[in-house]
Amino acid sequence: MRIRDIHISPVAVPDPPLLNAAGLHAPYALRLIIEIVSDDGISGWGEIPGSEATRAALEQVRGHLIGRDPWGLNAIFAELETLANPDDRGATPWDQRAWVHVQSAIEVACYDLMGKSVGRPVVDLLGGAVRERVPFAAYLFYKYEGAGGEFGFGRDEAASGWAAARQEAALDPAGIVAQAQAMIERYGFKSIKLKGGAFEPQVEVDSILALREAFGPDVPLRLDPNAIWRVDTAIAAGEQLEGVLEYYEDPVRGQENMGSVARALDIPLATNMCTTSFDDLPGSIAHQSEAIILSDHHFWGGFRASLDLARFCAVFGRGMSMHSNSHLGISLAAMVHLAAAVPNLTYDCDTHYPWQDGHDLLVEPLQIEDGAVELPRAPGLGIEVDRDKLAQLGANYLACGLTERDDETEMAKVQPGWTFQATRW
Ligand code: GKR
Ligand code: MG
Repeated sequence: MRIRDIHISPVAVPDPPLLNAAGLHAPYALRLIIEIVSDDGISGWGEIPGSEATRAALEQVRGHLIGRDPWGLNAIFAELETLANPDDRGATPWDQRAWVHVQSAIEVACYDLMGKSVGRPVVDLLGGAVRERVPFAAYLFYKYEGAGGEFGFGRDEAASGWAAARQEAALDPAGIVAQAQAMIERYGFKSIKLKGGAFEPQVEVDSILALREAFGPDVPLRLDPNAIWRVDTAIAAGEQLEGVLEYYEDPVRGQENMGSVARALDIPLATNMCTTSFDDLPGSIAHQSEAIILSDHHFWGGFRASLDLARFCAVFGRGMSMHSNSHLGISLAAMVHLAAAVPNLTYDCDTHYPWQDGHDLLVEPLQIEDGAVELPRAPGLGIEVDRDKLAQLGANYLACGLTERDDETEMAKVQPGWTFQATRW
C-alpha cells in the first residue's frame, strides 16, 4: 500500500465564548483535518488544532509522504524530523509546537488507513483494548454569554451550550453548579473539571467548594488555572482544597514552581503545561513537578509517543490522565482508541466535545452516555466522515476570517485593553 494523496482542510466549528487564563474563545474553534488516501482508494483521517503555522508545516511535509508506505512510520518520521524545526510550546494554555501536531496528524490518519486495510480497529494496532468504554469528565468553563461579535453566541440557541455560567453569574458559584448539573444530566459524567484562571482565585476556590457541597465526595473534582497563579497564591488556594480536589492542574508556571506547590500541599498536582514533551521528563524527575501527566496525542506526537509516555508514567510513579482542546469527532475517536489501550490511564479523560453541542463532521457522531464513550469496533478509527459537513465547516473557516487561536484579541473585544499575563494573581 502506498500513499497516493493528502488533503489538508482547515475548518471552523462554532464554539461558545469560554473564558480561560489566556482570554476568551472566539466564536469558532479552528481545526485541521487531514485525509491520507492510499493507492487502493482507502482514506485515513486525522484531526489537529487549527493554525496557519501548523498548516504550513503540514504542507511542507506533504510531498515527502506521497508514494510512501503508511506502515513505515518510523522511517517517515526519521526523515521528517530533520525537516522540522523544534519550537516552543509558548505560554498559552494550549501547545503551539508545529512538529508534534504534524506527527500526530500523520500518525492518526495512517493508523486509520492501516486499520481499514486489515479490517481491524486502531486499538488493536495499539496492542488491544484494556477497556471497552472510556470515561470522560464534565469540563466546566466560566462563560461570557452573548460575546463574540457577528458570529456570537447567546443569540443562537442551538449553539449556546449549557445553562450558562454568565460572566455575572460566574462570580456566583451557583452558576457553575448549574452548569455542572446540566452537563451531568445530559451526559452522565462522573467527575468534574473546572477551568480556572479567569477570575480572582477565591472566586474559583468557592466554585469548587460549591461543587463539593452540591455533588458530595464521590464526584472527583479538578481545578485548572492554567499556570496563572503565583506560588503563594496557589498554596493559599490549595490549602482550602486539600481533601476536596482529585487533582490540582497547573496552578503555577514551570516545573520548579510546580514542585514547590506540590511539596507544600497534600493534593496531587497534574500538568499539561510544565511536562509536555520527552525533553521535559528529566526536569519532571528532578523537580517532582507533578504526580499526574495529562497525555494528549496531538501534543505528544501521536499514539505511539503517548504509549511511550504511559510507560514512563508507570515506571516513575506518575498517574496519567488525558487533556483536550475544542475538538471534533475524529479527535474524539482517536482519544478513545488511545485511552482504551493504555492500562494506566485510570482517570476520567477531559473533553470539550459537549461545548461543540452536536456540530461535527461525522456521519454518526460518537455519543457520550453515562459519562463514557463506547470504543468504536469498526475498522480503523471506526468513524465515517460526512463530506458535506466537512465542506460546511470549511466554508465557516473561510467566512470567519480567523487563522490562529487568539483568545487575547477576543477578550479585548469585550474588555477593551485586556492583555494576557503569564502570571496574574
Ligand atoms: O479550551 O480554553 C481552553 C483550555 O484552556 C485549553 O486551551 C487548555 O489547553 O483544556 C486545556 C487545559 O487543560 O489546559
Ligand atoms: Mg490543563
